[in-house]
Amino acid sequence: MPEPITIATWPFGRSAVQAAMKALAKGEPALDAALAGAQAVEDDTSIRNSVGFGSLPDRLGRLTLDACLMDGRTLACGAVACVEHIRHVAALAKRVMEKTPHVLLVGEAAKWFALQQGFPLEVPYTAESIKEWLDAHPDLKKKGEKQPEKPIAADGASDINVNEFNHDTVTVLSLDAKGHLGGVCTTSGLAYKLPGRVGDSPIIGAGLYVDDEAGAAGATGVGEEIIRIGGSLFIAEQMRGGKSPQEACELACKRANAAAGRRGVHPARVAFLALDRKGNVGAAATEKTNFQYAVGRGEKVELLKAKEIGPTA
Ligand code: SD4
Repeated sequence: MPEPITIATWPFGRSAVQAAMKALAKGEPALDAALAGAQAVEDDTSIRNSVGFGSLPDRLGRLTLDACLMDGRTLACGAVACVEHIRHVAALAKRVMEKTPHVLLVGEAAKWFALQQGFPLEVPYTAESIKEWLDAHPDLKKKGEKQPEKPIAADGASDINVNEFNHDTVTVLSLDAKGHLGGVCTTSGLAYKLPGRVGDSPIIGAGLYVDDEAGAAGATGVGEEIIRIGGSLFIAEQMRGGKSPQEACELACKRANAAAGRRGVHPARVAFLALDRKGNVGAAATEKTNFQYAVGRGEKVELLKAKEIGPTA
């Protein structure tokens, strides 16, 4: 039987890994362990530019959250997108998986489903997140002096920057003692996104894909670029075809760079991580992301920097 392992995106992924490893040590299945890890980050409002409550809102100042999860044993999955006022959206995605015949619920309807399921409505803003939003929108501070908003480019992503200072997605992948894989992705999405915008994170196959027969993969970065190439499913299919998690993540970065390059965008600003059933780990990112990820085996948790893949690789 393999040694349990958990990997998670970005430095705040360390607390996800710690919580998930505790759950795995108690014999919990990979999916529940990954959910415990994701929830530990959702609950931490102290980290600037982190996941969930207290993080950066959309252009109207509203914080809307996206999440999904997938069980590698059964391919069961659930997701929610654009949900306001609900803190534990990864747990809500699990209810969608368990209690409905559907995979994805969105917006107000997802919030109503949450209320029916007993989730409390909460205020997701902190004093810091409101101040930061006002600082980014100086026109709202100076009465009568309206400044034009920077337009979002028609290609969807060329003015969006994701790097070590601007990220808000935790993707957690776990392997349990029985050799099953589970994964969870939870996010507040890109800072100052257009209202209603949904990225890759709650899209099964884009932000996350988990199949015991192939491997587990997850993403972070500019969601539009990740959706465009079906990033996580692409990686899982590469692993199914015999590539290592590392090779598969590097291939996904190359594909993302090539796809972005066809629209004149360099680099794609995406990052991927992957885990197979033997406990092999992979991670790669496009240039200028400075993508770091946490890896937990036993009681040891390490923060590693992913290999960066340039447009010409
Ligand atoms: C999104 N992929 O909404 C997310 C953003 C992200 O670190 O990963 N930020 O597009």
